[in-house]
Amino acid sequence: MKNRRSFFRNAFGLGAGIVSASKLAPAEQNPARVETPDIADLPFTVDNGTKVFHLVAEPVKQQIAPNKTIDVWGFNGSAPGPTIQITQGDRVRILFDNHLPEPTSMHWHGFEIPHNMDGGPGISQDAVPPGGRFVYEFTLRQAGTYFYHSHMAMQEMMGMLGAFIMHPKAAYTPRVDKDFVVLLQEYAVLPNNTVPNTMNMEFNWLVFNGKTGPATTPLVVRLGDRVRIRTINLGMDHHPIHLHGHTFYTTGTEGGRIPEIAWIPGNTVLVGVAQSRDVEFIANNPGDWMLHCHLPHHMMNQMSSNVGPMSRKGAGMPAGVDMNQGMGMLTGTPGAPMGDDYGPSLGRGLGVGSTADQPVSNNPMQGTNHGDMKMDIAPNANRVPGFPQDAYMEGPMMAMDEMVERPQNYGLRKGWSGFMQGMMSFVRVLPPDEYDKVMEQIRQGKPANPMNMPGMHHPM
Ligand SMILES: [Cu+2]
Repeated sequence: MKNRRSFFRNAFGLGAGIVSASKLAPAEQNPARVETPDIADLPFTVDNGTKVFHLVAEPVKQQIAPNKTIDVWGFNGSAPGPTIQITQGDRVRILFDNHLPEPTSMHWHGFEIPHNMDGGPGISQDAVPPGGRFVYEFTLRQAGTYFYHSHMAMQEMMGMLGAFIMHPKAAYTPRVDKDFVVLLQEYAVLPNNTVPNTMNMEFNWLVFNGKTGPATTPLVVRLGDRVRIRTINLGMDHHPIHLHGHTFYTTGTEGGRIPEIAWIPGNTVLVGVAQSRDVEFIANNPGDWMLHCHLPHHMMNQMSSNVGPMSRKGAGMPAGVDMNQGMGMLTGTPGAPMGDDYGPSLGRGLGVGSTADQPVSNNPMQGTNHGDMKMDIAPNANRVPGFPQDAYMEGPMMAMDEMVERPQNYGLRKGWSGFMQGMMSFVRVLPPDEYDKVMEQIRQGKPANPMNMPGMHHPM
């Protein structure tokens, strides 16, 4: 069983020369480091003044929610891959190994580096074959929120993205107390499947740092902290990222720092595909404030098919016709699946959204008990056109507080998790005593619920 602490113990155990900071509370240990909730940092060694990283492209099993693990492609055990942090002016060498079953390469998005280091397969280099290695080496003069990704489109949609933070030589002013990275990705995973459909144009799993609400780890800050959140988007959609309770300023883009005179106030920042946006604010309003993409379909899980937990008593969610009607397999006359009666429709009519969707299993919805939390619907609900809308997508029966338990969730309102889905997390602005309680639990390495969150942190 791996938790974050044992992971880092292992990472540090690799020997002298590993100088990556601990993930436990990096912002506290060194203000010039960012924290990527749910994603590790990539450690490095130093060779003659050059920072040496080892990045491995490989298939990974990414647990995006309790009981939902998908097969994606990432780096060093996670998708997105580990966060790389360097300081402006650093010379870096990246040993890039391809453990995928097909060629790939590593593109350094927005880096002003020599052309032969750009990672464009067939353009600036031969793609790295399966089992192959390519060594990238360059000096970085830029500063800001950058990222790395495969430059092969379908591989990008399989998860191959990671943050590459270039800290400025002289810290930006005003300095921030907390600095977070949030990577935005989206997957289309059909029911009963674990592999994203990379050709799909609609997405049912929307993730922050490889987790979907409520499995995302909240950003915990102390009341009065100055906070920076760096969002990075690589997918098919733009995401308007919205923060409750605060006004922030957009202070950076994928091209680096914006001069202060041009900072724009807001509470929603549109993060376009292939862009990054930094926002900063003073966390002066105590509370557990939602941070989320505001596209309604990105605030849900499984939005493209009604295949979530059963919320109706009786026959459950509508799911097309049954095997008999859909495939003519077991009964009927003449009883031959490929006969005249059934042959033309073989395999059709199964599943949600099919031409043969049946209203019969769409039972009236009833108030549902879930533990001690009851879902309330009006007595005449089933006669109201349009019902149900959110009544089955959000609510007590979707709650899984215990399943996503972790120190950062300490003290949240009971049942909170029934209302957190998709690209959704919290900025928890805590008064000093509550903040210290959460930080103490993190320091003690209190793991996420080990029964329900296996494999959250992978060994590199
Ligand atoms: Cu979105």
